[in-house]
Amino acid sequence: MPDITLYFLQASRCIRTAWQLEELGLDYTLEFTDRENGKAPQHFKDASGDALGKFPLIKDGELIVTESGAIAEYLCEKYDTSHKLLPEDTATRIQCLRWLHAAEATYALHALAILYTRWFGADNPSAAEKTEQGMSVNVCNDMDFLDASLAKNKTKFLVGDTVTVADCMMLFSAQFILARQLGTKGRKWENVERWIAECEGTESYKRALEKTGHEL
Ligand SMILES: N[C@@H](CCC(=O)N[C@@H](CS)C(=O)NCC(=O)O)C(=O)O
Repeated sequence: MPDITLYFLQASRCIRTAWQLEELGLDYTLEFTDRENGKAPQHFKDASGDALGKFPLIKDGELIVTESGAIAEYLCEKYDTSHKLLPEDTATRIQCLRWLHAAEATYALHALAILYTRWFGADNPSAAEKTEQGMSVNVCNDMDFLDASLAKNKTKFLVGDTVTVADCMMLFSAQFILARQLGTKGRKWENVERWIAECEGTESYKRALEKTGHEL
C-alpha cells in the first residue's frame, strides 16, 4: 500500500490532487490547514519539508513531490497502471498533457495577472484597470478555446467520456476564473458550465470535497 500524505491548503489548487487521488482509489493521509491572512501558516510550511512552502504537496514515503502538475504526472506514472487518467495512445496522451500544463501555464497565469493587479494596484486604479482590460483578452480567448474544444469533441469530459488527468487539473482553473470573474467581462461559457457540472457530479470529486472540506 502506498504511504501518501497530502498537504492541503484550504481554497487552493490542492483540490486537484485530492480529486486525482480519489479517482485512482488511493488511500492517503490528509494534512489540512486553513489560511491565515490569506497565506499558508508557517508551521504548515515547515512541516511540509519543502523550502518554497507552496501547496499542494505530497509525501510518498520519503519522497516529496510539489507542483500540482508534477504531482499529477507522478501519480499517473506510479499508480495509474491501467492508464485510466493518462491514456497510452500518443495522440490522446498529448491532449491530456496539453490541458494538464495549460491549467497552470496558460489559464492560471492569465487569471492570476488580473488577481494580483486587483490586490496590488489599489494605489493606481486607472493603471490597474488598464492592465485588467488588457489581460481580459487573454482570459476570454482561453475560455473561448476551452468552450470550443468541449463543443467540438462532444464528450462529457475534456478528453473523452471519462475523467482524465486533464479534468483533474483544469477544473480548478476554470472554477477559479469564473468564481472570481477574472477577466471574464460578465461573459458565460455554456459548454464550460456543462463540463464543470459533469466534473462536480462525479462521485470521486464529491468524495474529495467531503474529505478535504475544500471551498472556493
Ligand atoms: N504552480 C504551483 C502553485 C502553488 C501555489 O502557489 N499554491 C498556493 C495556493 S493555490 C500556495 O500554496 N500559497 C501559500 C502561500 O503562499 O502561503 C502549483 O500548481 O502547485
